[in-house]
Amino acid sequence: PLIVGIFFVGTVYVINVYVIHYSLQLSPDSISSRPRLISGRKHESLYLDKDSTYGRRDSHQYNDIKDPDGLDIFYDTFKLQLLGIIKTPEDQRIRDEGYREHAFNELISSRLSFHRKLPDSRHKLCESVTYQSDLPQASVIICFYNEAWSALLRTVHSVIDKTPPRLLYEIIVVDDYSQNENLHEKIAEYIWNILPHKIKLVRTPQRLGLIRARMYGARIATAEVLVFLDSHCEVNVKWLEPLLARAAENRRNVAIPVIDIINSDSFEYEASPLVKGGFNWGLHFRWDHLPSGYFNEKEAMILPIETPTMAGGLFAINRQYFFEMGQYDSGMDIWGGENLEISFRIWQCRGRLDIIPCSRVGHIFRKRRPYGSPNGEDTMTKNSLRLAHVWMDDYIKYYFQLKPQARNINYGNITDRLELRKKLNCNSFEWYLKYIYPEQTLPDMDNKSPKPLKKYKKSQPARNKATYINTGWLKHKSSGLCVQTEGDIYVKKSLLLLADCIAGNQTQEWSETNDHEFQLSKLLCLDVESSSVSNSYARLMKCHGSGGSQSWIWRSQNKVSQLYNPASGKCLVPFHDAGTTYLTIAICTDNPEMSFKLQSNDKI
Ligand code: LR7
Ligand code: MN
Repeated sequence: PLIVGIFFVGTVYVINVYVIHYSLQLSPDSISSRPRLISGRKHESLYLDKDSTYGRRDSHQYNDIKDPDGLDIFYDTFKLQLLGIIKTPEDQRIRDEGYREHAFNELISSRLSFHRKLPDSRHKLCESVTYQSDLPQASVIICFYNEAWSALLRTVHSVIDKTPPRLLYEIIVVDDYSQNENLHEKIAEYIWNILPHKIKLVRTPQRLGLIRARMYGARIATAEVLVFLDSHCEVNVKWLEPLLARAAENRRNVAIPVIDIINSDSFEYEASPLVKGGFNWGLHFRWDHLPSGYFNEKEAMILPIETPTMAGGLFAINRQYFFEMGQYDSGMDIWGGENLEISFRIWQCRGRLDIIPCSRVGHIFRKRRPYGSPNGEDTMTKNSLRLAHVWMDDYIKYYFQLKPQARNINYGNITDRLELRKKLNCNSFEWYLKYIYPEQTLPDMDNKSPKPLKKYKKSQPARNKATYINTGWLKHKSSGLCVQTEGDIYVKKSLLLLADCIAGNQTQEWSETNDHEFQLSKLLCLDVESSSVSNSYARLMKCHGSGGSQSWIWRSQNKVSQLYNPASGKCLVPFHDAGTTYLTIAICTDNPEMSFKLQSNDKI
């Protein structure tokens, strides 16, 4: 291998990296049966057989269980369950250690093919969409810190498997100074065995955090479009074409795939509904559902969905535009906040952000983040302060209202970013709320109900005109019990619990509205907003009419009919606590415990 030392002098810090870039130095017979590599100029595809199965043979020697039926098999629930069976103490160890270090079921992940077939989660109409033949090429950038080997390699392989070679200029894998034993060397060797001319592995000289690590990768990239991915993704059929097509229309278009769910326990792949990104005043990203009637026209299922924010990890952006508009805030540490920062910046500085329904990428959604920051700092708060001070003008007060402690936290120097905002001549936050996120509500400073941005809410239906679709018991299927409030029907914050169903009991009478609210006796709403970091118990709250933690959508997964809350991406589920069964939310599974129905009680 050719190890090239590249020294980058950054504006903020000096990075000394070595880039393992085995670019075209390979002797063709070092691995038998590999097609000869022919060099190409920048932005010109390197030669690759159309149906190349590069590295497939190699990859399987690293998996515990080889695919019995060859490559690309579909793992249904049952097959995945088989992969999760613990036969030896070693299996148990892998599983326990995996949960500890990665917060997902690594036993399954390590046994699952790197090339598994996924369900096509797109709308049928996507199949007939065609894309221009001269799409730009992409540099795919994947940063990781202590990632599980199997998850990282499956990410890389899925990109190779599902992307036409002519569109994939390179994959840049950025190891953010991982501490796992030999991970870097193992990956370097492995990559050498798959697509050495397309995959570049680089290692940061110290832990940079995901924000600076992405900038580090971007600096090495050379294709026209940058595509960022987390290190535990699986891309789906034709995932890249629609993103590139969107980016090619206008260099200020930033395109986001729909983020499907890879279940962290079972590794099942599940399609996500079409929603858009928002935020709450604690400056956390959230999902908002689209206005009712949005999909009346079928075409809406495939057209770009304008979104006020992005989740952060997965998007495509023109490379030059990315640099011109200030990449990321290099003063942000480790994790958090950069997603809202780049979203606000794109919109306020005249870019666009859209979710592209025909592009689908799965992401392992974990229940906790398995790593911290080097000295345990709360990087999310620091980063949020930076973005709020630079982009939010007076609206920062709403953040401070929710997080008064944040006033005393040091967020470093933001002069550069303020200058950037000036240089790019960007719009105010008020402009952003008015034109891009009019459905956002303002929290009430006196702790009453939240105020909608009334003067901007032209197209919003007036509150209090709720249309009730259904009324009855909210019945939990496996226990046969009903959801009721612990207190009186008009007592805010009362916890909800499961109890014997009683006909005519107001504490059990739920009404579903066309705004996806569940109101108890047409008064207060089923809500899961967590006040503490730990448990989000379902409780009654004043209906605020702005979705979020009060929005519930029915959906069914393997005959389990669930109540799904798009804002959290989770489903309603009972939670047993000292003899009482409360309700909370959890990652959706087809466990019958998640099955509910709204049952009219006058028929009984
Ligand atoms: O120090 C670090 N260095 C890294 O390189 C810490 C992390 N990382 C890597 C890490 O290995 C991973 O590949 O950075 C990537 C993102 O970290 P995650 O997977 O721990 O983040 P997340 O998926 O929990 O969080 C979401 O919000 C983050 C805010 O900073 C980032 O924007 C993530 O990219 C983002 N993930 C997504 O948008 C995927 C969909 C999630 C949703 C909704
Ligand atoms: Mn992630």
